[in-house]
Amino acid sequence: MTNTPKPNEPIVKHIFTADPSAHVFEGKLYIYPSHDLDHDGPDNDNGDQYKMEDYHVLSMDDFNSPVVDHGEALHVKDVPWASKQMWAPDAAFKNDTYYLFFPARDHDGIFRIGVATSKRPEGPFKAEENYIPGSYSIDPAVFVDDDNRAYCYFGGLWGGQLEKWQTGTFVEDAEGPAESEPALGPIVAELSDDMLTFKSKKEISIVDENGNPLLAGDTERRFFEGPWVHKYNGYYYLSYSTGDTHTLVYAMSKNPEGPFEFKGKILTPVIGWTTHHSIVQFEDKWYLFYHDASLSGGVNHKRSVKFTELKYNEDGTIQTIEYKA
Ligand code: FUB
Repeated sequence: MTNTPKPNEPIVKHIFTADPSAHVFEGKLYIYPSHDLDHDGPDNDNGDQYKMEDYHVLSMDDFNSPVVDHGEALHVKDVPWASKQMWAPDAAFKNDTYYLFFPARDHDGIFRIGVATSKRPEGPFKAEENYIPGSYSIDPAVFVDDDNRAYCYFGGLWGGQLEKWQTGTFVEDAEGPAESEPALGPIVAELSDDMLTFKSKKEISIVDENGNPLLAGDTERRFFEGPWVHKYNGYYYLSYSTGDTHTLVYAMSKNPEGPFEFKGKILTPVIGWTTHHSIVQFEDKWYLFYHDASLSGGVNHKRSVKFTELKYNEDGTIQTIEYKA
């Protein structure tokens, strides 16, 4: 157990954590982060520096309570189909069961998305034998709508391999679209009632204010990785990282499968290459959970989860948060 967390400070310091997916379960805040590991290996565009092996679930009763680290919830050695790199996870509750969704490389080095289940939000989680059939790439985020339909959003460029799947099969040396072509969007898959398979799958279109798709060369706005979907006042908000321009941005839609219209920035660049977040309502306020590499002095793969309040304007747009280390 650690001290009461303060806004814009690491919520835990005894381990490095990243990619926080925050949810309110059983009236408490649960955070499902990646668990960053220290090492001296290479740091490259393939993401080899992110060598994570397990997940720890964190929780707090509220923002005035200490953060509890519930210990190891799932380890790669207990996932039959996975070989390495347990990247950004998410969790969902349905059917009286907690589902942990997570990406990892399979035994051929291809990123896939798996599911593990538990009767408790903090786990431990038991992994399914195989990854979700038809899944690929990284950064699953699961949104359960008011009508109980559940959607898994996923995808990430470069190390996340999304551009290698443009033909529907894995093409090792495939590159992304040319700068003047529409950018690749994240994938949305509606989940089956048991949450273990995909019912359908489609690429999301993100358009500008004139309805034109964002282009691959529009690196300040196009999707890179880390999709997250939340609902506010009847609108679906798709937020994500722009990757090599290091910004958290968002787009809005009346439909959970889009198209989404680009709206603006949520968080300006943090210390460290990656930026990754979630948005959650707790009691009557909204919060942004995010990470940076300030605690490690800027080491890209040694990150810390932080939070801050997120505010909306009257028209439903989100007020940009200026990052301060
Ligand atoms: O943590 C590993 C990867 O870094 C995540 O999957 C990406 O979103 C980025 O944060």
